[in-house]
Amino acid sequence: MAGIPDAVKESSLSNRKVIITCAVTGAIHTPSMSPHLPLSPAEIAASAVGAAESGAAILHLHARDPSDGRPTPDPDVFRQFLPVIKEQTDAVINVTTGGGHNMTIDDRLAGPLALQPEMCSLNMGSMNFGLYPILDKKLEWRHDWEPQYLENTRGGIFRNTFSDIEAILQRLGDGCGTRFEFECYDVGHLYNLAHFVDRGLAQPPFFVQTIFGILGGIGADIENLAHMRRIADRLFGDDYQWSILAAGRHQTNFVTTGAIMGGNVRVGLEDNLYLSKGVMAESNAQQVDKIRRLLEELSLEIATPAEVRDRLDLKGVANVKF
Ligand code: KMH
Ligand code: ZN
Repeated sequence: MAGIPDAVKESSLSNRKVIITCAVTGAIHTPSMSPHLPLSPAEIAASAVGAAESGAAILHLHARDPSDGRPTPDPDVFRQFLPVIKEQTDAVINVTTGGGHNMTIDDRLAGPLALQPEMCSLNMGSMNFGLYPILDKKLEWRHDWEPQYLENTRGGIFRNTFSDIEAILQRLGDGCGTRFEFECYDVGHLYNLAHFVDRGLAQPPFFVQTIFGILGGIGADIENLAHMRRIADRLFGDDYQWSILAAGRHQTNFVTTGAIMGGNVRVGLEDNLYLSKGVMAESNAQQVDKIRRLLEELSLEIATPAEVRDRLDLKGVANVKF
């Protein structure tokens, strides 16, 4: 286009591909909330593979107890589905270090340290994480543990102290070559990451997952999306890849707006059980298909796993322990 300087043409939308992460099951939703939430190792594997086939380049994974669907940190449960996913897709496998609300830090690190995936999540601050308002929906519970699990978040804390974060960076990052999805639920979490960068404990490129709409974190107001982006730009400059997720009904509008602003996107049943208003997602793939369609309508291309490995400087699938 004549008259438009190259720097402008190259800057924002046309020259980059969007990384789609799919968070397959998580530890927020419980079995009674959706019949489509993958719970068993076989269901998690199949749902993750479907999401990858639809275009997710990164699969963010939690494990659940095969007997009752409660979040579990047990490495042996992860071992029942990670190799299956690795065999059937080339997507980047990202294992949670956030775990679930019933776990200690040592529990949460057991799987990641044993399995040494290419990526793990790393939550950038301690916080309230309120799931108890879901109790107001008066669901019929399939398991007794479910309402108790939600109730416990009223007085519980999602612990991620400076010493916890430092230990994860050193033991998993330096020790295992794992790189991180830095989960930032509020502006202060961006500054916490910058603190570890200043101390030389985290190396670029940083994959910064900004999270909106968790009770205890920054709210799902679109002004906050612009603010998180502005502060991340100031703190990390060209050294980071920005990604966006938003809880529940905010998912599609936040990730689409974020992608237009230059970000990458995360979808999946961990973050939202619905496909559209009143319609439950029957699979993770449906959510990936939907965001892919929207992105392609906006002339945005989708990044492949190989491109993600290059952009995030990952160690490669040959160097994991599963
Ligand atoms: N389970 C929540 C406490 C992560 O995967 O690292 C938060 C969480 C984050 O799921
Ligand atoms: Zn998670």
